[in-house]
Amino acid sequence: MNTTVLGYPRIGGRRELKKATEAYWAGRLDAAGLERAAEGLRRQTWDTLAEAGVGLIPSNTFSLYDQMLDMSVLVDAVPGRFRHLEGLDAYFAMARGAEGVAPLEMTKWFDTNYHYIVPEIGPDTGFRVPAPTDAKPIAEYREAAGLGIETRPVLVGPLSYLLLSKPAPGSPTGFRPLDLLDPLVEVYAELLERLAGAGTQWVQLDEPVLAADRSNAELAALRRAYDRLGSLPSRPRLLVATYFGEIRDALPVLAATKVEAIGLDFVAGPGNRQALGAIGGLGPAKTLVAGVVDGRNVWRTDLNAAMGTCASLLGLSGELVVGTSCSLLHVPLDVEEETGLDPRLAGRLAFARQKVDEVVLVGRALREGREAVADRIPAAGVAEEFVNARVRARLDALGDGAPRRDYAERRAAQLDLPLLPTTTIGSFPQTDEVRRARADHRAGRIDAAAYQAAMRAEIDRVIALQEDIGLDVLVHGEPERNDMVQYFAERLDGYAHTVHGWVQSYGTRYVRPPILFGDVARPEPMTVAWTTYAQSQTTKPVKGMLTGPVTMLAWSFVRTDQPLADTARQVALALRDEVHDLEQAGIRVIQVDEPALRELLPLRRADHAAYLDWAVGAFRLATCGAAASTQIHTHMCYSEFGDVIDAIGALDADVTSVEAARSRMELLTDLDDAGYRQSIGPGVYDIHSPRVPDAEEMEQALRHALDAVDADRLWVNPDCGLKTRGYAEVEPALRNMVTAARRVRATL
Ligand code: THG
Ligand code: ZN
Repeated sequence: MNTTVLGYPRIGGRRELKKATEAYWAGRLDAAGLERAAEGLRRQTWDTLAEAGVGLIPSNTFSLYDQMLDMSVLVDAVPGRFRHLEGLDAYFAMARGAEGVAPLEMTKWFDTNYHYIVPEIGPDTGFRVPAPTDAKPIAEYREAAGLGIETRPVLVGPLSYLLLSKPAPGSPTGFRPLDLLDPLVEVYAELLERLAGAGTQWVQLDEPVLAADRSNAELAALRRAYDRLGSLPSRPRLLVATYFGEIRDALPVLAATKVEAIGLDFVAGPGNRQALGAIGGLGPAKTLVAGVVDGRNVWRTDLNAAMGTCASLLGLSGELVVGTSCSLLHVPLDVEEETGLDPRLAGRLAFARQKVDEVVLVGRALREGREAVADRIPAAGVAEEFVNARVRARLDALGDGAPRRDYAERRAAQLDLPLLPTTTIGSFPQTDEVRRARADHRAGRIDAAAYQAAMRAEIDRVIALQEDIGLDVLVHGEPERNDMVQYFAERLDGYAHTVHGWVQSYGTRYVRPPILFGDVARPEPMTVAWTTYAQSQTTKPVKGMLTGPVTMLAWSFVRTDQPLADTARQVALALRDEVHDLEQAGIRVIQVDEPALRELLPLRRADHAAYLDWAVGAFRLATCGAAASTQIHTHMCYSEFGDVIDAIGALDADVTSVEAARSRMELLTDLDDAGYRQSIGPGVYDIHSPRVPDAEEMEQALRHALDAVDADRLWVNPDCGLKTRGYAEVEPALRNMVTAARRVRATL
């Protein structure tokens, strides 16, 4: 039984890629130095996979920034504004912008925490095969071959590439990137011929778009693309890899093409097994790559179950290859590096390096029999010792937590604020001093008292500034928080943390998601001391700041032994207690952020309602215990709300602030159409840019908003938290914002 992985982390065990790339950007490392670092990382990956005994090793899974961006460069889909640049300059300009040139957009890679660079495709995008020496997949294939390792270059498939692209600005209405499938497929055809010429035996074409709903026209495009590539006279064998779910109608289409292998995800898409049976299997001429080791989460594979799945697939294809469910890009590199973890937990974890061993082990068990590996099969699942009976009993007793009182009634009981109240989203700029104080405290260089004094001094400064600016609802500024998820995860039972567990989020930006492994409970209040301290320094109301249950799950690795909905309820209960404690301490306004509400939306539309049901339920459980007199805010930061617009109303917050600097009016009208009747704070300026908008501009924005919302429902705020900005921009921008609000208020 052969074995493979669909991809591997490329950032290095100590973030070597980030360090080298950022040094290159800063001019501290030249292009040759960056290339040397990249080469070292590629070699390490290939050596690791070869030494572990993986049979079929991928290449071209490395990228200096992003694999979609690599494809755009490979097929020369480089928009005109980058054409004056060359090589690495053009490449990084597409990712990050350059002097006077806006970058390509970035967006989420399916429902993962990875973000890719979105190709801009217009009717005159002329796909082209680059000069032979430029072709990255060929160069990497040769590089590995030079090390004595035969590899399978990985490319994003043509259908996924185009369906993940957006029409270039100025494209005629009705133009879709998929219109250019045929010319793009010809470029793939030429690439495949060249790869064959270089000696390549296999090429992997990734088609993850097949895990989402696809129209008949898209399925016809799939058929056309792979009929063409399949019938090339001189080409490597083709593996079409699908992942992130069931591919349903696409399965018979792919099965009918001449590609030699199909990869199916049996972790996120267990139904792929039945679908395969229903079409009578792939036939003796095709190989099935069975994704049975989860590439998305950090738990050890239940090897008995994985072997069982593989055994049930025997006979449904000519050959069976054991593999990962998707690329291992989405998990940290090596759990062996985490020496500080509770051993009871560590023994249940598998990061990329361990998952490779699991794949090899399953392959060996299928070849030599289960007995051959029996001693290496550990127990899976969550241990009894991580169960919290009290949390479970409380949740059973709570049910839905009973709805809050009617919005009108709540409103009457809540704070008396001027019309168009002004506020911010929560975080203030994280200055060097603040970061240093946190780092010094963590490292034990300053004690708890000195740390508290430093944070209080910062809170004093932020409160005084907000009073001076004239904001109506103040915040403490969150100087004590490293990250809005990590901060809470570190204070909850049931969550663990890694030291080196970095996962690429985009480019050189990585996250270290906490691991939610057991029942969640709150041993003590998490935010009350900081919030009440801030409140003690002002007579204006201070808003308490919490991260909502869905976001706490979306940006963590989460246990799989119970439904996500149950885990979300446990987090919600902890937040409900925090809301209660904040209220008891006299805090009258509490914000529960859910920036990730839309991120966890299932790929299939039919699954949306069930997801939104538990997501909304968890938010309400967290907030509906609040007294009518407590004003609940929430915040979401993305510009497309279409899929969750009904859910926003169902959250039943008193005030919702949203990123709307770009499409304010549309959003307000849509919310109104969806029956949203509570208050709304459509961001009046874009904090993602260093530009300081003047008061007139924001006044205009407010007047526009008033065309869609009554004055007594409108709040005035920036479109997101301010932590990534500097005070030099934040202070004048907020002053202008307050001026704008006052001017409009005076006319009402
Ligand atoms: N927090 C968490 N997850 C997230 C986000 C977040 N996932 C989605 C989105 N936001 C991702 N965006 C970013 C933005 C910035 C960084 C990472 C992801 C970033 N990382 C630092 C780096 O790589 O240098 C490291 C930060 C650290 O030291 O922890 O800047 O907001 N949980
Ligand atoms: Zn935001």
